Amino acid sequence: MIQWYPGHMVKARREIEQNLKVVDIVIMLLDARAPLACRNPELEQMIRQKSLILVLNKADLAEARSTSRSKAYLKRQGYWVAAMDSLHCRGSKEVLDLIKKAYSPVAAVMMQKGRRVRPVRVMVVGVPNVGKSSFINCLAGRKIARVGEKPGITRGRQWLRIREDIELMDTPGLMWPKIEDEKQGLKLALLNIIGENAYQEYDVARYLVEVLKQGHPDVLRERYRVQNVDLPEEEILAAIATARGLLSKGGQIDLDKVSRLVLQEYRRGAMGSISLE
Ligand SMILES: Nc1nc2c(ncn2[C@@H]2O[C@H](COP(=O)(O)OP(=O)(O)O)[C@@H](O)[C@H]2O)c(=O)[nH]1
Ligand SMILES: [Mg+2]
Repeated sequence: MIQWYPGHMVKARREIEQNLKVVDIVIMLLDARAPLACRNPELEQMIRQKSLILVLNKADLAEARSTSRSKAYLKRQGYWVAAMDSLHCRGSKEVLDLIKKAYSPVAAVMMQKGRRVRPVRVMVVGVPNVGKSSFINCLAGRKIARVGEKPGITRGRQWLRIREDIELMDTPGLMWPKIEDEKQGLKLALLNIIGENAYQEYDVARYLVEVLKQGHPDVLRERYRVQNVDLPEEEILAAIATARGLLSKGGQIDLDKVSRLVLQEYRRGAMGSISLE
């Protein structure tokens, strides 16, 4: 069973709690390839009293049909939902529209009381690697958060005025998923959300091959030259290793190398758009 928590979980939780007090809207990023696996009901409880917008990020790496289905499902649950590709900043308009919509009841109250409507304050949260920094940069239209940076050190909280009417908290809130079962752990490992110390790459690679066998056998046939896609996962990995010449010193098939290869190729989208939910 895959177990994983960030080392500074307690601190991260306290930080989100503190920051929540001063924001109007929380934007929670989920990986569009497996949005449900990225969630954590306990952490979402903390956010309950705020307006929550769910953004299915990395939509460019997900299957459009699956993303639409996930969006519809989450909308039925009463959330504001948008999809986004933060690598190319596609979809930010939809997100900006949702921010406006979610804030309008609060703004209306301010106006009724004859107060000036202040800019809406937004905080971004999500699991590691889901694209929080990239997303913040897209929304801001400039580089303010460092992409690929490991979370941990907190600088002072700062508000960034990204539009006339929107302020964004510069440090995103780190969340961690609630891992309920083996399958969910494998998805999170495949999406590079949980640290690599928590799993065996070979296990995750076998899961990936299973996904490919079920929904994308052509990737196995065409990209990896696997002739019989009905073979067990282990044998398919061995066939890929042979085809790619991934052998260890003694001439044996190198299962570590082939596992790492397929995981990397999935993660950077080289196999095409492949959703896990
Ligand atoms: N393809 C794709 N890659 C993304 C997207 N958003 C972020 N990434 C990549 O995912 C990795 C982690 O992004 P980062 O913004 O640092 O995530 P954070 O840990 O949540 O802040 C980086 O390599 C980004 O380039 C996206 O929408 N599509
Ligand atoms: Mg980051």
